Amino acid sequence: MPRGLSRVFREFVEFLAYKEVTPESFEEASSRLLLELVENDVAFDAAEGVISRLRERVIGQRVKRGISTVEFIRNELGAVLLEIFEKAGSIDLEQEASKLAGKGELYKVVFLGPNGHGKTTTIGKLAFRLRLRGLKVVIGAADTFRAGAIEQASRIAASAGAQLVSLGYGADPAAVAYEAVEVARKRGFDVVLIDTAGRMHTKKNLMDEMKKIVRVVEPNFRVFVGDALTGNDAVNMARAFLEEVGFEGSIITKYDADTKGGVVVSVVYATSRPVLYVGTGQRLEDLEPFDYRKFVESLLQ
Ligand SMILES: Nc1nc2c(ncn2[C@@H]2O[C@H](COP(=O)(O)OP(=O)(O)OP(=O)(O)O)[C@@H](O)[C@H]2O)c(=O)[nH]1
Ligand SMILES: [Mg+2]
Repeated sequence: MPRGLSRVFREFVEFLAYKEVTPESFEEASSRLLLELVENDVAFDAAEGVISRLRERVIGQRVKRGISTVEFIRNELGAVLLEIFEKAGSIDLEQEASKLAGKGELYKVVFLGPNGHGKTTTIGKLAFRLRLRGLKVVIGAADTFRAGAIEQASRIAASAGAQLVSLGYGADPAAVAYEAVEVARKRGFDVVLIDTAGRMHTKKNLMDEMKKIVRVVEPNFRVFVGDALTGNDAVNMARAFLEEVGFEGSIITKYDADTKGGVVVSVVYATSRPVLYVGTGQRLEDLEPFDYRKFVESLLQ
């Protein structure tokens, strides 16, 4: 899907390429770029960061013989974007889980994020992918709060071929998480995925509950799930969850309906943590490993 961000970059590159790259022409082009990036869900600080790195790289630089100015600027822009993703590192969660399973150890993942951003659906999708690798998966229904949450988790677990562990509504979420880990250990499962109730970062007791779950589970990985369609909100939430609870990586959902593309860049920029997957629809199969090189390439085509 062509994203707004790719048009913004193309126009910037073309505009600048017509002129000699002087500090003046760069400022003219980049002030427009800043606005357009923000319009396409790139957080303000991320947009500023991209522009200032780019400024350092292009002003006063001689364009090498044999490449056009367009190519030069496009390459430099690509390098700046890649740098953001490379700084955040990368991890193959499925491979890590397989590796531990090979040693007979349990891989534990806790999901966190605001309500409605897609945690439970994403757990089903990830469970499905892990099952395809032959791993045995437990889902812990630690959202004991929202009406229908356990039924939803139960349906999702069944369709993904995972085992659900639940203690019913109103149970202490940390107790459910603990039980899920115990069941997984005792019955020789490979992976446990803990679903949690969506929460606002402003609710202190909910954040404390989240921390308690993390203390009890001692997860190998904490995943933040953020909805691309909420734009800056997802970025602010990611920042808040990182500060309050901490996490190792993100999954960005509803990428299929996102016409802009800036949220992925902003979340990575704000958290210095990789995006592992993007959600590309509502079905079990709709989870794709996120390849930042391909992403940057597609933005600069
Ligand atoms: N189009 C699309 N829809 C998605 C995607 N991921 C999740 N959804 C939809 O988003 C809605 C909310 O998803 P849930 O998984 O229930 O979200 P949640 O974070 O568990 O919500 P709470 O449990 O209330 O906190 C559902 O209707 C999902 O089908 C995605 O990648 N693409
Ligand atoms: Mg849920």
